[in-house]
Amino acid sequence: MKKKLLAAILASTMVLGLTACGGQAAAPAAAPAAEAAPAEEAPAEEAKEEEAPAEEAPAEEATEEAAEPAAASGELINVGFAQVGHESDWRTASTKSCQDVFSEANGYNLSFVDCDNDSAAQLEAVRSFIEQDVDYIIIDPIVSTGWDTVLTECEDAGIPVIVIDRTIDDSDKYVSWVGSDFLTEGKAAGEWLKAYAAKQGISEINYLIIQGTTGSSAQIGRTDGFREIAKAEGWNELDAQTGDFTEAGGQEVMESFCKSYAGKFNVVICENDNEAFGAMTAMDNAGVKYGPGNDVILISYDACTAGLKEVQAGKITADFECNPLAAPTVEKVIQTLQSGGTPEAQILVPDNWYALKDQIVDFSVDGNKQSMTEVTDAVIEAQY
Ligand code: GZL
Repeated sequence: MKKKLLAAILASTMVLGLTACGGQAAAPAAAPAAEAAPAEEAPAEEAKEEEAPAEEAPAEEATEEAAEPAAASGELINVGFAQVGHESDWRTASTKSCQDVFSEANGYNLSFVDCDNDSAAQLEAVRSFIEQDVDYIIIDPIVSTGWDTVLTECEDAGIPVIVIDRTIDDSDKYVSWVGSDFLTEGKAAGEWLKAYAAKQGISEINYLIIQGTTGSSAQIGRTDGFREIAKAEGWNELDAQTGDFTEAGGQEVMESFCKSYAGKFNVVICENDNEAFGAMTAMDNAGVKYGPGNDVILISYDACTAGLKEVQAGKITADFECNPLAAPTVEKVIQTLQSGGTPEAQILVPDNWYALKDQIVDFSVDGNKQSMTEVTDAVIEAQY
């Protein structure tokens, strides 16, 4: 409780500016830090358990008092992590990254909950962390709304919240967000397709989208970003349905698309690699030829190791990465809080765009020239 209360007092001394991000940000505006109840207003049980902090201790004294990071004092820092689920290779990498970083050897006690893509279970997990009186809560939100009530409970409990990956769009009661710009990912896919189609002499684009989990910021950003380019180019969207970021979902939707739009589509966009794997199975079964030099251009997101192997195999034509390895950056946020510093309100992790040599083209996103990475054995070996 002591570490948490001190961290909360620290958090309340933080001044977080809103971080504009050139209009591209899928990331939220910064959140005021979790406000700590001033000592004199702290609930009775808090005052009772902790030696009462100086009545009117000015912020700087509280800051000095908390200068001792818990790990340095030998105590473990208690972190609760409410993870989306285990639906994809990307998620597996994200979970492993957090478990590797927030280990006991590194000075942490990690309470991990796999919420199995169930939003109610995720809210329950966060409330269990409050009951456990953890020092920090990390959330990768399954969907972007329905969060303000439980984040208010975290704030009232004086527990700083760090959001990773997907965004929370109906509350700003968290300290930092660490993740990728999904809108830019979608625009990059659209702008690449525009340049690639021009190079290939493809004049008509009739596309299908297999979307991610409905209402997740990753799905919203990728869909909106791609559609912005598609609309400007006059491309024809035949259909869009959710595959829930799973291989089974991707296969089921693509089977339906192959029946409904046989011979009518020349581009399929899958909003993650696992959906692309499922779509490939469905197209194979339906006799649809996809990949460079074939009838259908297959675009994917995530660029996990298995996805890049399918790029190398000439199946996925271009893969737009979403970096899952946020944990090292999240740890820096926690250590900054522990030592009385002010973490950035939003921290974008870098993404790369991948293709084979012949599918690499020059394009820009919002006037910013993009570079693409050629998929090679070494690139695949180094991927997450
Ligand atoms: C994106 C992440 C998405 C991945 C999927 O940041 O939330 O969820 O694209 C994962 O693979 O299921």
